[in-house]
Amino acid sequence: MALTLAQKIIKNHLICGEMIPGKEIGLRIDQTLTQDATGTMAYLQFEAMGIERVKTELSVAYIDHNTLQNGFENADDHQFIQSVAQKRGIRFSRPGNGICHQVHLERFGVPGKTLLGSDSHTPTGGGIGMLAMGAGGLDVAVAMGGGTYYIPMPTIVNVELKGRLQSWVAAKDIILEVLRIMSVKGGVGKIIEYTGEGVKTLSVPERATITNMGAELGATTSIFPSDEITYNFLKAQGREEAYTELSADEGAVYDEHIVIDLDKLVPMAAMPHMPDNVKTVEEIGKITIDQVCIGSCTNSSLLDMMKVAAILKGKTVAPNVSLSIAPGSKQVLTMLAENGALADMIAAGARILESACGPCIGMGQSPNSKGISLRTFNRNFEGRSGTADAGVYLVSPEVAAASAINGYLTDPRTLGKMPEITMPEKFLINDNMVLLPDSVNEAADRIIKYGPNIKSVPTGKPLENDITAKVMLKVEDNITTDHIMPAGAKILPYRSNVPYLSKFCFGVCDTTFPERCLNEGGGFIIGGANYGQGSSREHAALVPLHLGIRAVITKSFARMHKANLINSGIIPLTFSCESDYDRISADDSLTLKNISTAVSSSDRAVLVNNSKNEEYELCLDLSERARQILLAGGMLNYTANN
Ligand code: MIC
Ligand code: SF4
Repeated sequence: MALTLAQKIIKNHLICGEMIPGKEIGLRIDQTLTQDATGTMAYLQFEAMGIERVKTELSVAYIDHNTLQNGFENADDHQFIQSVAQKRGIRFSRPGNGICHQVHLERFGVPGKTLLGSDSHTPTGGGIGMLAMGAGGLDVAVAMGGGTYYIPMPTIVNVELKGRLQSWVAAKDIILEVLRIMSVKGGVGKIIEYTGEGVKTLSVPERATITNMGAELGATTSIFPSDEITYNFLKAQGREEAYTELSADEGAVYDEHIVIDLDKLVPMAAMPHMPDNVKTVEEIGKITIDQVCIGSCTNSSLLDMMKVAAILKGKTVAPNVSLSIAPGSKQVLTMLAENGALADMIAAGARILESACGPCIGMGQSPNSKGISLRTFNRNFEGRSGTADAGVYLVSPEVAAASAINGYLTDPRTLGKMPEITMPEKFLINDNMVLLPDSVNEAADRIIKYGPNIKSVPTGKPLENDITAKVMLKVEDNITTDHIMPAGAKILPYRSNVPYLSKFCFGVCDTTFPERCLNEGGGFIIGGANYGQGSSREHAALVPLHLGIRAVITKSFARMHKANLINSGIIPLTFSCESDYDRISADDSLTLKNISTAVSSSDRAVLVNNSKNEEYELCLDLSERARQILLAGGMLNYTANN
């Protein structure tokens, strides 16, 4: 049977299950990556498993998120991760070396391999034909130990690209168009596979921008074929031996088909506060802006930076605008320094930041009150920038740079001729900021360094038969993990201290939530559709677990968050009849009747609303393995029992 590219890679890595959409499959993972904000927890869990050395082909630990060292906490986490990495056979990408996804694409990604990362933008690797997926830290820890990674077999969406982009229209505009068409929940349970003659017109960094931001569709991953453009990129990185040609079989059948005519696209922006709230720059008009931030794992490649430098050259940033630029990796930053483009950026008034996530995760550069910020990033969720009432617009580097000069949202097509930027034939290669692990002999003496802010991982308890508790919070559709467990400079340093972190849980929606949970001993959360979209952070499950949340009942879940809830021992349930959502109020007393029996063997459960004298039917969409994990009270208990 003719297979799509994603299906071929899945077939090559299938350990168990059948490739039937929706059914659970188990995959062998070749490579893993972690970043520091999720990594500390992932390595604590890895250590709890008692495995001496990682069993993957390659595992890399990156430090890129918590690089503001406003206190000892982040630096302690870096040392902890470094000591585990060196002892356990993991490469360690030191702070300053760059954003995990950018560096991994440049230096480590291999077409046709599977990559599991404790970060939702791991699909960036799909830009060179990897099957690259984001997951919670615990799933990545299991994969590092050689364990299988389980997902529901996705359906495959074909996005066929026709024609070629016009001047000043960018890869960012392609993914914004896909988001406009499919929405932030349109990709759940799906892999997006790009084909068509337009693919040949896109460089690897452009493809990676598209697969990166496929995370915002809720998709399992996105993937491009591996072709001569991939070969040239790998060769320029001195890694041509990693190349294999890969594409879908002739006659492969897709579950959905979307055609995008690249010739017809124009510069676009995602307006506050969702990545799918997309309009053309022309439609939005010349709004005055306060800030422009260029960088993040979506748009920080050398190609992007060179375009920005060319637009800024000889100009000055408008007086009303603060412009910050964070090149994605040490390779990018060094090349910009050597070819003079960095000097053009500095001369124009750009504030150069280190090669890290920075403002994208609220690590500094929060906008002014009610500020309008244009960002080349992938997420503009409410409050994520660190300023609750700021309005963040997601745009291409071209729109960002042009607007920084003019002081208002600018369609770059008004700038005249577009500068010609080509990919270099050779990138500057210097991996001196990636530490190799200890040899097995050296590792024996290496001591793992635990800072005082590193607290133990919370664990669940085996499931009882009836759970009676109150609704602690009722929220609407599209609640993100940034609502559940916000990040930013004030909170991120506590990612390895769940009790402290819990004070900020759901702070964007209701600041009284943590205290009420502690007073009541926890309870239930009621959510709308696509609950838990966004990041892979398992803290959005571990913290509610610490606060006593037993079950989350919604209209539907995002994939990674549902897996993280199960791993934490919190039951994810959905309404059989969506309108029952409206019948439940915050504070109602609910009972999940015979829930352990239901979890062990049924796809339905009964919810009694004691306050309203009503009963609702709920769905339990769980694999056999997920059922056992929930009965045991989470993955750590389950692994210990087995
Ligand atoms: C994000 O973009 O939200 C993050 C920070 O990279 C997260 C991971 C995290 O919360 O640490 C992600 O996307 O998974
Ligand atoms: Fe870092 Fe932002 Fe990319 Fe997340 S989305 S990995 S915070 S740059």
